Amino acid sequence: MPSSPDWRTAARSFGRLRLWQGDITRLDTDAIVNAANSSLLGGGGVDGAIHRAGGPQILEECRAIRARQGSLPTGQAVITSGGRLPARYVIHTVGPVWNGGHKREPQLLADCYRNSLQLAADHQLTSVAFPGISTGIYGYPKPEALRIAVHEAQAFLAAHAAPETVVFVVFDEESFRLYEQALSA
Ligand code: AR6
Repeated sequence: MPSSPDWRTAARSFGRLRLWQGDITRLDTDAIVNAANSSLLGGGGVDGAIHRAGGPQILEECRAIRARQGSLPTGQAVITSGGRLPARYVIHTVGPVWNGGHKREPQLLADCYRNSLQLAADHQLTSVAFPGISTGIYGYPKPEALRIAVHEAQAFLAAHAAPETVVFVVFDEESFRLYEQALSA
């Protein structure tokens, strides 16, 4: 599938934040973020799409990380190359499974965004794209999840020069509108 450089022009801009609708595996940002699980061995949703499009190199690197440090705790993030993806890197983070909201889900989801952005900053990446972590199979209600995403990204960018740009990637119209509201607030 061809890469999609049009996020630079087609995305809606909110300062250093962008909102783009489409398939994250097509983006040629420096890094895309994967909504992984603790095994790091792949799964469904965006995780499956990233491994399918990126090829076996990403899984090999995930296995090597797993061999070194075991499974990845919820809220933490690790980085691999992008394999055959247009993006140079994939940052894998594990979102919380929604359990009613009283099992530290908001803090853990915020950790995902902060730790992923810290990895991007450590690697001096210019642009990083996020899907809605936990908002699919893991069942986190989208309005709350997207508010946390926007809040954490704004706070991080206010304190750091890198990454320069954060792209929020949405699949559906409903998420687009929810992000628009959160970004315009
Ligand atoms: N591009 C952009 N967004 C996407 C794409 C894509 N190609 N595919 C899905 N989404 P999910 P989670 C959106 O379920 O809830 C996996 O099995 C989707 O609409 O991928 O964090 C992992 O291995 C939703 O808004 O991730 C874990 O076991 C968002 O991405 C588990 O799912 C996240 O949906 C993680 O669940």
